[in-house]
Formats: sequence, structure tokens, C-alpha cells
Amino acid sequence: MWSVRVRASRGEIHISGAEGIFDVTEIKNVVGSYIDRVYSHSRGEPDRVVITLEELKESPRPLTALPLLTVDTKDRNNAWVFIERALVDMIGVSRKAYECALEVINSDLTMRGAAIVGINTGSRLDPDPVRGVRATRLGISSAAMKELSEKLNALELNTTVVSEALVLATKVASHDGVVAELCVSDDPDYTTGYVASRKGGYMRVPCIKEEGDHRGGRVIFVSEDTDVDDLISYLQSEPVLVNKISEFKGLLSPDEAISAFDN
Ligand code: PML
Repeated sequence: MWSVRVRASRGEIHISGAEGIFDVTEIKNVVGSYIDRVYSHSRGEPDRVVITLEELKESPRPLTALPLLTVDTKDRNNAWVFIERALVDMIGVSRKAYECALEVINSDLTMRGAAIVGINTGSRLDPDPVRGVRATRLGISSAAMKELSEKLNALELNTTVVSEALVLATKVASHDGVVAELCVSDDPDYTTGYVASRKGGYMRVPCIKEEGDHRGGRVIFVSEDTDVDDLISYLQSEPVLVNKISEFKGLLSPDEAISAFDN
């Protein structure tokens, strides 16, 4: 199988990216569709597009997608009250770690990858705080993609943004050391983010930011005994393929979403 990755940028600014794991026979079509997306992104026109085609030397690790739900957060305040409850009260992220995450998300300097933050100390554990760590070498089987599309369609959510974010969040959450991930898109037009964890699944949070805001970021919260080198190597190098889809719940009130933890 092959890892197919496309990254588009303009100068130092990341514009868009897409990736998946495919059979060699699918590469031509996939690259074509990735290229179409690269030139129609709301972050603007790229002046550099890097396409990587890499034959995988090991079989991808099979993963089951996190269960998905959408929290009915109606404005930004609502969204962040929910996020704080989910991360601090339900998952056990310390106040220090939560504040470190807010700094990352609210910074004008958007990182290409995720910050890794210790759940108790709130310290940044990724070696390059400007770049962060990017999860890559990930994909979804065509059978699982078909089921995912059907389920997202039923919720009127069938966008590549959602399916790709779910696959990425599933890879991140599957490492033992990871307790949660918080994501705010850096796309100024995309105002839904997520909190993902093995405990609560993939919780979509609408109205996480105002439209037009270029800021965004990802924060991976890890338990303090995590072997960070092992985590980084897993996120960056080990191929994973989502081959099963879990239960999807649709729109839940913040209270209902909180009670969905561990259910
Ligand atoms: C991104 O810009 O790729 C992040 C999108 C996160 C939320 C996707 C969703 O709507 O579930």
C-alpha cells in the first residue's frame, strides 16, 4: 500500500493538506482529486505544492474510528464552557495544562503540527514549539469510507473536512499516552472544532471561533509518564488505516454530551 500526501503552501504559510493510504491502482485518481482541492481552498492560492508518494514498508495498523457526536454549542462562550468541562472535569486536564492549550490556540503564530502538553504540569513536551508535531501516514479503507460517508450523510455532515479530521483524531487518540486532543481549525471559514479522546470519542464543537479568525491549532494532552519520543515516532511514522466505524450520535446538548463520556 502507498501513503499519498499533498501539502500546499504560499511562502511560509500553510494553505492546505490532504493524505490517505491507498492501493497503487488508486493513486492517479486520488492525486487528481487532491490537486483539485489544493487550488480551491479558502486560505488562498499556493505557490508550492508538494506531493509525496511513499510505498509503505509495513502493513498499516488497523484502527476503529472514534464514535462521533456534535455538541449543540450555539455561540463561542457556550463552546468554551463545554470544552473546559470536557477537558478539565471529565478528562482530568489540569488548569495549567488547559491554560497552556488556550495560549497555543489563541496565538497569532499558527503551528503546522500539534503541541504536546503534559496533563498535570501543563508543560510543552514537543521538541520544536514553533512547528509542533504532525500526525501523518494515516488513511481509511474504502469499505470504512463508504460506511463513514453514509453515516455522515445521514447527519448532513458528509464533508472531507469531517472525515479527515476523524481519521486523524482516531490515530492521535489511539496512543496509550494520549488522554485528549483539542482542535481549532486555522481555516478562517471553518468554525467547528473538536475535543477527542478514547473516553468521550470525537466531540464536534460548533462556534468554537468567530468566522474570519485565522488563528487555530491542535493540542495533544498526554499523561505525565508518556514516552514522548515513542509518541512522536508513532504519530509521524507508523502507518494506520481506519477499517471500522463506531456509533454516531448526532446533535447532543452540552449536558448530554458530558454524560456520554465513557458510555
Ligand atoms: C481542519 O481544519 O482540518 C480541522 C477541522 C476540525 C473539525 C472537523 C469537524 O467538523 O468535525
